[in-house]
Amino acid sequence: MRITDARVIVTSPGRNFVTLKIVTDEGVTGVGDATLNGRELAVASYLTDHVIPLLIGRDPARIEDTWQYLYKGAYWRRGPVTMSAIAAVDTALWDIKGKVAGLPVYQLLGGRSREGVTVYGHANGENVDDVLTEVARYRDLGYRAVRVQTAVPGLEGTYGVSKDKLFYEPADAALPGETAWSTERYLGFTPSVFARVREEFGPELRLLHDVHHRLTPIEAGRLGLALEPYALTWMEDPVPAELQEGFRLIRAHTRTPIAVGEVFNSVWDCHTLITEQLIDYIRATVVHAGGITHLRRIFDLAALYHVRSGSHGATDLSPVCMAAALHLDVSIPNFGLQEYMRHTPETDAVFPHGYHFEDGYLHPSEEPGLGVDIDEELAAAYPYKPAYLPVSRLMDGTVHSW
Ligand code: EZ4
Ligand code: CO
Repeated sequence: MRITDARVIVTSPGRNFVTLKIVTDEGVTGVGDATLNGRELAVASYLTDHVIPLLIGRDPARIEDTWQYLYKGAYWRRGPVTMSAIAAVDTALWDIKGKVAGLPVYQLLGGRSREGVTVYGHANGENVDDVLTEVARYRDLGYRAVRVQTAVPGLEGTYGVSKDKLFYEPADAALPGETAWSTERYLGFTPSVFARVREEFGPELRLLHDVHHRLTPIEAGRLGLALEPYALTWMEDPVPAELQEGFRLIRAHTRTPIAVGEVFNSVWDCHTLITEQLIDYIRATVVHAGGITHLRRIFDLAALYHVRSGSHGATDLSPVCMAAALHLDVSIPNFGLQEYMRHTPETDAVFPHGYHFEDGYLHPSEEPGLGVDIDEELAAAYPYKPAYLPVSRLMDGTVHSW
């Protein structure tokens, strides 16, 4: 079997998605997600101009060899654009391999390790009462885990808190919007939110919180300590993670579990975090961390150090990425949690898929391959629209970490 064609499909059914479709001489096709939020066209060009010409004529069965060829052969390694492009190729090749074998991809990864993939949803509100209503809504939908984010009183626009509820979308402007940040107000307020949520919902519901990289290690230690009475499943992205050693300081000050990795694109972004047991959950994804092949490598390393998976699953990760993530989630030994932000009906229509939510779990498709496709005709009806994530500034106007 040979690859005869590959094309990049850019579509915006409410938000932008980049999808790679690989076609073979035997008519079997595969899809891979290549969406990089706010930088979509850079990956599209990387694929069209630099990767697709190398794929034509290759044997689609050689997944590992193709991965190594694209990673090592290009001289320039790593980075979100390169790794999202490699991910798209890798994901599409796993899809093809599954279809050729007549098996869902999780069967090729060793089969099921669990009955379903536990997911968490996002409860966010303008104030505490509002967020309590949202947590109740997710509990009533069957969710066993909920991320809780509340606007900080006195701050204009808190990242991660939106007016839309089930379909939250942070990349919302043709040029970046701005949000304000005050560590003092945030640290003073946040523990009181979790006190109320625990009081209302009891000890069993798993609670999570995303700091969106906005603290220093010692501030994160203070927040983690203050949140200990409310037994969070994790505190996410407490600090920007370029300085992996910085997490030693957080660890020294709190027993609140730490999750990080939604912007990581390689095992080299987290090898110190994992091998020094500085984190509890690794949130890297299929699309941004080199596909199923590389993400499995990261999860295997994590398993040796008591670190579980907790993959990012926001709306900018397309249903193709979600489908791929679920095959990994259901098969690996050290699965932790999967983030699940629902896509809009428009997006679901462009990407017909067989995975489904039931009783707090997502279940991968049982169809051969990934069990997801792209309706190219429908996709063409939604042209690309530039959309950026907002920039955060301190109260004095300084650009702040996001
Ligand atoms: O900021 O997906 O945990 N989820 C998040 C998301 C991310 C966006 C970035 O593209 O932090 O809202
Ligand atoms: Co996050």
